[in-house]
Amino acid sequence: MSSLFEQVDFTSGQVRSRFVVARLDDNSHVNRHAGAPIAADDGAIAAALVDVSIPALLCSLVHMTGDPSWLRTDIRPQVAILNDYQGGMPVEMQARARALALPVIADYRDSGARPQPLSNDIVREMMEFVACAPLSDADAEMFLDDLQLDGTDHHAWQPDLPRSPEAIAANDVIVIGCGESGLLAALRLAQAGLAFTVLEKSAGPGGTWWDNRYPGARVDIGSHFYCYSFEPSDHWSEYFAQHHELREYFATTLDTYGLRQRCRFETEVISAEFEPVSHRWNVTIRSSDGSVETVSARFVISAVGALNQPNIPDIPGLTDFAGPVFHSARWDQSVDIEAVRFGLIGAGASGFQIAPTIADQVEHLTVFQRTAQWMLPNMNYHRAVPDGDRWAMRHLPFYGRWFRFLTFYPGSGINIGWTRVDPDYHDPTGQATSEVNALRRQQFSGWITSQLADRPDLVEKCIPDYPPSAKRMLQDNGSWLTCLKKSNVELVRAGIERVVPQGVVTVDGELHELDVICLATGFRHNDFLWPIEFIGRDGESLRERWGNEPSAFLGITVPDFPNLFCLYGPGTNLAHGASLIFQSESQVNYIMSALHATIDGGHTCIEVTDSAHDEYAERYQTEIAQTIWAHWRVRHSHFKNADGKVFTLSPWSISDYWRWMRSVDPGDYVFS
Ligand code: N01
Repeated sequence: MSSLFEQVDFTSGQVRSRFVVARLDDNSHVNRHAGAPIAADDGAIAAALVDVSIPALLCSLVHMTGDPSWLRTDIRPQVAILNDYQGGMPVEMQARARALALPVIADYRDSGARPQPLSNDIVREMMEFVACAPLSDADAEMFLDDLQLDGTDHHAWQPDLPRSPEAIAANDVIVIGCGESGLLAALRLAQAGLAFTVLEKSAGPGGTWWDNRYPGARVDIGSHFYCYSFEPSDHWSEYFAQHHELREYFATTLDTYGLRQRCRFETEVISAEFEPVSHRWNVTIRSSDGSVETVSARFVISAVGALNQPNIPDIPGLTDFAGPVFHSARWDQSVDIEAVRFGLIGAGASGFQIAPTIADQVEHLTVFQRTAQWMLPNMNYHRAVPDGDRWAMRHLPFYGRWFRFLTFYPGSGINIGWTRVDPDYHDPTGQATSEVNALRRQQFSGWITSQLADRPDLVEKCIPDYPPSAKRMLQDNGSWLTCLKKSNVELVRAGIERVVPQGVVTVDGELHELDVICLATGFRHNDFLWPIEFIGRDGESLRERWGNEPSAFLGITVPDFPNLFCLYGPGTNLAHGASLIFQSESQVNYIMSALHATIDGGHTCIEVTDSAHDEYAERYQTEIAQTIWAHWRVRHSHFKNADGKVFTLSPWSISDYWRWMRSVDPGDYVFS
């Protein structure tokens, strides 16, 4: 057991600051995950149980009874597979679990609904029960932290010592962006009692989810995990929420924590320059009325995101098109697409969602897809959360936490080995990168061909010619190929030669006549922080420093650019696990630790050393170059820069990076 587990005290009844499983006999502490009172009668409970995840239910029964024997019978998850909420349990086994659970829940209700305290060993056993595998101490520590079974927000920062109003005013922070990461940074700064302002170019919070309103836009990480660990939502109407619900979630969180008045919306940051004498950043901003002003702050946290500046393709004649043209992230709601000839250029994550949603609305849909995409079968992708499951999230103790773990664990990138190209695996065609990858190719190709028995003409067009997972995997419940098979839908894989007023001409000389064009062509992922101009302490432009190869220590700090912290910076996007919200929680934790070290140390400046940065950057390139995302067979990918090198993705295991984010190592920085 790790020291973490050893240090937990379950007997005192005291809620300590971290990692303490709730003791509900301590009346001073109400655990928000313990569940609302149960008023349902036995019949209603039985009906609800039809909808629940059995692995999460069995864990909840352990909380209700304090009895770990629920984990030790033949009724158990068989396998932890992403988005399989039943852990591969046969239907008959699920039914037995429900029958056993009903009287226990009724008894729990009738006896006052008080969950039992659990030892660390039992919680560890529960995690391994759901994971169907032993966990390393390091991984267990991360998952336990995320579970927050003590009902507290583990990463709420409090100052160690009270700070004077002068110290607070002198150490103010500007956060650029109010998407999921900027909102989170604001929340942590508020909890720490620091002065800050959030500057956001859009008119409201949500970032990506503010921008992306195209038909069918939804998250492809399970919603019960794609939310803040400390602010779970049991209200998601679908397992993979749509954009409007996500927008609502972020707006509600902003208001719940009273942060709205700390935000300046419709305020765009144009540039920021570090003043080396005062150790402050001068930030030039433009308001919605066009007025420009300069504000200043000791620290700047960039939370501008990395996938929000539209990539407008350089297609000859694009501006000559006679009809409307818009990017997917700037969907033009004023354009009536009913019964038009619609051209969708690009079919990655966005196009993949747009096409099935609009196919029945338009007269004809032409999808121009340069590269076929791999997709992961997921039958829950468009599924509504049934009433019974929502009831369980609200009423059964810790059920929602275990459902979150069930969503997180199989997608946590624990076995990072699959992301590496096996140097001993020989496939000169580059179709696969290892034995495991070849097996995936077989499985995912099978998923595609199984749906195209009636349309063999589409098979060749739809099976990618590069290794699976080498680009971002898409979630699929069959709607993509169902769409492509419709009589009014055409998949065009021939390259685009030019756009003319009437439509798109492909390299085979064919003119595809269109009324509307949507560019679902992704974002300028490699242009981190673009278009903001950052000028460092020696007058150097960050853009010029980075050129085509952006890099930051741990993805967060850059030498010569003191007091600047990047969220979702270079090398921190995730293609192998977890979620960006999880990543942001880790990174904000690190940044808060850096701010505390600086302020409480009586300093005004924190700057990463060249040696820390350079050693990290070298290690980063060594690792990332071995990954599947850097594979030569991938010709087009927003993960790669123009030279085919990767500076966007994290090659690290989720738990390693999470651990590095626990706190700043002062040895990596110079304080002054
Ligand atoms: O962008 P993409 P996206 N000529 O870069 C094509 C997040 N996201 O907006 O594959 C012709 O994946 C390009 O072709 P190719 C998520 O992180 C999440 O779809 O490069 N075609 C491709 O087909 C995702 O990874 C969600 O050959 C051109 C498409 O345009 C990221 O955003 C939903 C072209 C771009 O695909 C980006 O996704 C949406 C050109 N010149 C987005 N240039 C969910 O959570 C590009 N293309 C579900």
